[in-house]
Amino acid sequence: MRPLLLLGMLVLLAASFQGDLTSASPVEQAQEPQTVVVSVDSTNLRFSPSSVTVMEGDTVRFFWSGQALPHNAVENNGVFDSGDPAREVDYSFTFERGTNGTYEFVCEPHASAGMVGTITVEPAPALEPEPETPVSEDTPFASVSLTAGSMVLAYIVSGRRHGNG
Ligand SMILES: [Cu+2]
Repeated sequence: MRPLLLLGMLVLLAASFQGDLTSASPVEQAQEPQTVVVSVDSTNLRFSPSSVTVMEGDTVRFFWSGQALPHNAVENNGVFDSGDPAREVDYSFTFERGTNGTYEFVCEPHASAGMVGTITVEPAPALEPEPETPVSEDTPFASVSLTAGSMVLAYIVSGRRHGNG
């Protein structure tokens, strides 16, 4: 009688592990990191767009080619720097977690002509902690099998205690 009962409980226990795996699937993830491209507009003296808003984790890519004038993008506090002004630039900078804020940058040769820009980095949403007990109303079976699982554990533990004592 007892071995059969134990076997039944072990089956339920296995089922509960499966339930755990299912409910541990990714909850709501923050949106995928984005890349925003900043180029140079047709006046040759303006960034396009000159003002962008991104989220922590996103990348700003300064990208232009075949320009009439050489340009670069240098953050006022040296946070990023695409290097020497060039007609071909492909420079990416990623704003990691904790870098939220406002960043002003210029094209060095054309800053006085107004070739400046602003990047606003918004804080990423806080990471959601894993729920302690992933049991909800729509998984009643998981709840039942979890209970059965703890019963089996109690059975095993008490069995061991008797055996040792
Ligand atoms: Cu420029």
